[in-house]
Amino acid sequence: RIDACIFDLDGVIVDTAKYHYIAWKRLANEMGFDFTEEQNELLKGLSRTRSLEIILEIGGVQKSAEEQAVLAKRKNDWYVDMIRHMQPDEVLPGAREFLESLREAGVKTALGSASKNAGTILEKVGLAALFDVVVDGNAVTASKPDPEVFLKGAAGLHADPAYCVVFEDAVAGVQAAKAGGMKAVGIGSADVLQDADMIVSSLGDMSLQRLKNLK
Ligand code: B16
Ligand code: MG
Repeated sequence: RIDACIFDLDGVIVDTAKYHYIAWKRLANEMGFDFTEEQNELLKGLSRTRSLEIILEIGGVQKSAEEQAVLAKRKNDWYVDMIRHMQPDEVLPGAREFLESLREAGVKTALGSASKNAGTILEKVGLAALFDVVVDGNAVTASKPDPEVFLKGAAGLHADPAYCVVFEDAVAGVQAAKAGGMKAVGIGSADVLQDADMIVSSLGDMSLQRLKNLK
């Protein structure tokens, strides 16, 4: 039995990693070092603050807490400037259709994202109305793999975590789902998302029947 589905945003519903990458790379370049797409993979699912710490480590640069706050804000201003232009056609394949089928079947939906910009993104791509509850980076204190973001999503939906399924593309996100006592569907490759109960390449491969088969 499945009562609720909880979705990560970046990498599951939309590809915002490409915008994060452009903004982080610009920041790194301004500080005098490079930041590669491969290194950007390390930041998926992590908070903005934690991401900046990792970038500073990569560049071997030390900054005070005040300077870090300024840098994080500068990166976010560039990022927000890009996501302002996001369009409904940027929703990843199958995501909208799967959300609609859940709504028709009476399965509750929540967003569980580390991003403080999640609400804006859902509005821009026209998906806000398909989520019953949105838990984002403004609502949580502990980052994935801590289950807080997903447990808050389940609580907001009045759902028992045991009957919730989380959709995640990041290792830390799958771990967070399992730590919260939920089922996890990994979006991506089985080599990376070993703890997931099922792996699909996109939400286009999901259906109500496959959801039921999860047990
Ligand atoms: P913001 P998710 C995460 O989104 C991104 O994967 C991660 O790269 C980003 O640093 C984080 O949101 C915070 O985003 O700077 O907008 O608050 O995958 O948890 O939906
Ligand atoms: Mg993600």
